[in-house]
Amino acid sequence: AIDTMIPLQSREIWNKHRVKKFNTGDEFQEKFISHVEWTLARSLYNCDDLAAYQATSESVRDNLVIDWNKTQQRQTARDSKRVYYLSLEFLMGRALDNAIINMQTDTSEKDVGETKETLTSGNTSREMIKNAIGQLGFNFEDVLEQEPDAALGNGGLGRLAACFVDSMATGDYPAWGYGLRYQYGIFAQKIINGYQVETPDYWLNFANPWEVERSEIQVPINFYGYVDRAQSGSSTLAPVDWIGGERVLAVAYDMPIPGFKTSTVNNLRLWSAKPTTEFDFSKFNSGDYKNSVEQQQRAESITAVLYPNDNFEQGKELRLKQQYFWCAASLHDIVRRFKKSRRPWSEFPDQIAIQLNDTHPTLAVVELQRVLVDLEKLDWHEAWDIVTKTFAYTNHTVMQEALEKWPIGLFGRLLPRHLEIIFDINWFFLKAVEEKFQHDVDLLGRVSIIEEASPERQIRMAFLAIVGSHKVNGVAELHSDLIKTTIFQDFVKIYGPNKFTNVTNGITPRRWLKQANPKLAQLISDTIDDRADNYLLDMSKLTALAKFAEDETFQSKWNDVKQFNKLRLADLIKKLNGGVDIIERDHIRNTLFDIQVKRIHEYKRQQMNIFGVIYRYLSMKEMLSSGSSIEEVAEKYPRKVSIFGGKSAPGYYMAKLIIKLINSVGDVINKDDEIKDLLKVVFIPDYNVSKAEIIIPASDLSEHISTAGTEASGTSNMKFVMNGGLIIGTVDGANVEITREIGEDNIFLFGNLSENVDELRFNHQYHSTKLPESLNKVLNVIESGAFSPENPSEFKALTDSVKYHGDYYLVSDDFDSYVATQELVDQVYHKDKAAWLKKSILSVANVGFFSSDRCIEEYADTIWNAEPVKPET
Ligand code: IMP
Ligand code: B1N
Repeated sequence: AIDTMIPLQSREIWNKHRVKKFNTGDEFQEKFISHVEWTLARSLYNCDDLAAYQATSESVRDNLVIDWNKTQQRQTARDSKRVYYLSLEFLMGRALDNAIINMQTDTSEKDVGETKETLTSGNTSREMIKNAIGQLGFNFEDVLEQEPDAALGNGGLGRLAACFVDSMATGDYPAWGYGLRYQYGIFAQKIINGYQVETPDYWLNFANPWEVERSEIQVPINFYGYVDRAQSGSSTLAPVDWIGGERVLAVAYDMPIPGFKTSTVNNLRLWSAKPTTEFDFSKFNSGDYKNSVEQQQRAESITAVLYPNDNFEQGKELRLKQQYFWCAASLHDIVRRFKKSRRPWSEFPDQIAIQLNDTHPTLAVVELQRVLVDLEKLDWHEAWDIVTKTFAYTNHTVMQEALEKWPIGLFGRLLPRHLEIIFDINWFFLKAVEEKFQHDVDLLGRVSIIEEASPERQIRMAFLAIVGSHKVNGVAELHSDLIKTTIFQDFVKIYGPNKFTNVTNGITPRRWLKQANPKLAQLISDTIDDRADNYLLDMSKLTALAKFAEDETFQSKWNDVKQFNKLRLADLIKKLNGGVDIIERDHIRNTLFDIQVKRIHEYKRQQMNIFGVIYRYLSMKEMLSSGSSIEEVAEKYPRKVSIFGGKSAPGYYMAKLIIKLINSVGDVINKDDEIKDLLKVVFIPDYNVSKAEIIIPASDLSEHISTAGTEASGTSNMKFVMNGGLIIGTVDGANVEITREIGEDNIFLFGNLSENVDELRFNHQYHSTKLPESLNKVLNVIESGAFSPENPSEFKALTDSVKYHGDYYLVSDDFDSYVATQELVDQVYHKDKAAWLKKSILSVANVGFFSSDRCIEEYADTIWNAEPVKPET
């Protein structure tokens, strides 16, 4: 149908000159050189690593673009149901290595026996390009290092969205991501004198080969203004006009998202704000020209910066502006595409599924209702039926301070028509609840989308998201159960339990195994005889590793891979430490690498980790001063390095204090010659996706020790396990299912359970906190100024929080079992390495469930009702 619209002659010429992909190292080199000369206007004589990175990216991109165009045409022609994933954050990291890995295709019959490296000769796309670049005089890793991270996210929520687009493309789903193109991603973290200092992340400094500006796609977006009821008269629910007071343009930037071993390349569309070219002459008299230009420049501020909060909502007007700008532009695009199919509106939910990544895009629900009622003139109820069948909502947190609420004053000024629509949605919702539950007088107030708060009423975005969706899911079993019994319990009563479901998070094994840990990937594919890396698509193939779990030669190869990765991390740490080693290199093989890298948050309890380190240090010192030899100390407290990394929100005082404490403790311990390098503390500055790819494969042990019931899922726990690291963790989030999958012998669990948290907190409130002797000792030493001699009270807020302020995160309740479990870890690691390696191998063998491919399949089957659109073979 598409072809017949183009005249034969044009098609023939087009076909004669059709662009071709490179398929061999030689063809890659030809492309590379033409990009250096033509695209970059450089030459052999001034082609540095940056130019090599750019030319490589342009060449790889050319291949992707061909498949990208074909994919979009195919998805349009098949006209099957599309999925849109709306997320304010996409924490993509680097694109080049990932694109190269995903370019790998299956070994086809005709390639068997061929020795020449081509893209179709199985496990070699990465090797082929690496060699080709090497011949051109560049080191592959150095070239990859040139790429800045696309850091358009804070942490787990944003990285999850990135793993999801990878899996949606890999599964051939016709699925787009929609987000914002922030000019500044998450800030870069510097550590100065032990304190976090934020510096801007201007990631678009050099041309970005991974985006295509669609300058022809510009959507006008309105803010402020007023509602004109002239066309509707006095009747409510009738269409009305919203006369906007400020207008900006949303410009589309597209990023290709290649699937692994498929020619499907999906799209990630990010919106950027720019001023309109129209000029409001009436508003500005001739003397106010400067002011009017400034007003125009304000437009760009909408997509200037990512809000750097994780699990926290500040309620700032600019944030709401970002949300509406993004939702309105995305919906406009989705509706425009739907209208091209000329189907009746009633088929909208059959053609389109929209997933809300947390409540941040909930305005899309309201905007679609507005488009259908005010612009397309559908009846209110008909429109609402379409809306609720289209949307589904994923909840990622139960933390009160992260639940979005907007004061109606601020909201109504920015979006007057949307506020009216929310009131109407709420009115119909409450009316239905009232009819069904006539005797429950408190219920209406509890579930109302509008909270009667002082000083001002607020819109509860989570409730709006539930009412506007057909499914609500949590991100791990424990979390999905918790939301049903706590924050959303009334809604389970109203809608029944089937509206609420679980989809346990996952991660993409392409980035988090193949790309981050090429040595382990190689060992796996050799061992299970899968040279074409099919296990990266079907992770159940990893169970074949289990039979080698006790095989001595295999264990030793496994250990060598870990050793390689630990050295690689030690190199990074040395580089970040001004070329000075912190970790004793000769002893790395028997030094336990204990890692906690994630956003710094009281609920994640980095403070408990560093308290534990202090306790260990004090115990070592005590042994020495009571006459024990260093050998005896080493027997009880063998070699260990505690590695931390993570950013604090710039305004989060307690989190920043935790960072300072870690660094101050490190300063004391790392300098103490008496303990002979048995214990080291390292804080890695500026933790981000590309650093995670180095850090995670190097862990022996990683810490996932949140207060039970607070971490919705966690996803780095899955990444560590996939790389052969063991976990010390609480019974929280996805730790529970990790335990079920890999076996409880292979994880170190400790601490109170979530069902006891309320009671424990209650006890702290009404009786002053009883500290265990161990923790008391640690807090006293901190208070004595041992880590801050120039300012002994520096860490008072941290120690007081446990002692006097109710210990909300239950550090005192879990401390002793944490310390005891750490000592158990030491014993297994140092006394029974074979048992340790067995645990590590069995963990990887059974980690398959946590592939985001499984997760996306569950969304597609149980929430989206969407099918893959397979490329023709
Ligand atoms: P959109 O759906 O209009 O945003 O277009 C997205 C992409 O789909 C375009 O860049 C085209 O590559 C492809 N596409 C959209 N409509 C058609 C069509 O009618 N024929 C072929 N390709 C199309
Ligand atoms: O989402 C991740 C989970 O694995 C984590 O457990 C969870 O903490 C994380 C407001 C959030 N929940 N909520 C946020 C981020 C930014 C923001 O402005 C909330 N992040 C999570 C993936 O499911």
